[in-house]
Amino acid sequence: MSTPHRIVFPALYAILDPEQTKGRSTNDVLQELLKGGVKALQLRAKTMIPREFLQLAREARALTRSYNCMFIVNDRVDIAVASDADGVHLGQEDLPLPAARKLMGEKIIGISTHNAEQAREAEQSGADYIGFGPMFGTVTKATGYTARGLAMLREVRQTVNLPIVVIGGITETNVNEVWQAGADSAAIISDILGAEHIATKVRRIQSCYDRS
Ligand code: TZP
Ligand code: MG
Repeated sequence: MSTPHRIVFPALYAILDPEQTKGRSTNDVLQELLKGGVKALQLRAKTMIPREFLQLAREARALTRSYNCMFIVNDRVDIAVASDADGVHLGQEDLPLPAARKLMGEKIIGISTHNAEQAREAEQSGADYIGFGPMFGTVTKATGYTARGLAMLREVRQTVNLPIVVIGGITETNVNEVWQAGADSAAIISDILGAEHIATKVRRIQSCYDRS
């Protein structure tokens, strides 16, 4: 069974990837994100061995909890469960939703989608939210999809009731466009992790929301 209520997402969904911290320690970057006011954080560690990923996820869980921040693990249901994360984020090639649901119970499951059909399918299978993208061009991930654009985001917004977390090429400069087109939340990697002052960057992005 899927979670019965619609989860409320903060406007910003930060993604922490230890490979993209510009040589800074993952823990320092996490502290900066939380001090800046991040309230939804996904941990993404594509190449880390499972034992290290779990260790990092447990540390991130403890810290996010102390800041009352939602904590989501990318790709790995096992690590999400073992670290007591709030949820997991799965792509179209990760565990299918029914299998993930068996393991996750009532915890949050987010599914990456790239068109309205995948969005509808995720909703029907009981996802708690969808990721949608790549919105704009991104160099962070070779997704195999062209930039989806705001018109497609509006179409997806009309197709599903689920919260939509939009991803791909979102920056301080274009983030208002995705919120205005119906995104519940904007997922950002490089514009935040690449910033010299991460907490300041987070605050500036959030203040864009206040003004939109
Ligand atoms: N999925 C679709 S695009 C993307 C992921 C994980 C990367 C987004 O990163 P950035 O740096 O915010 O464009
Ligand atoms: Mg994945």
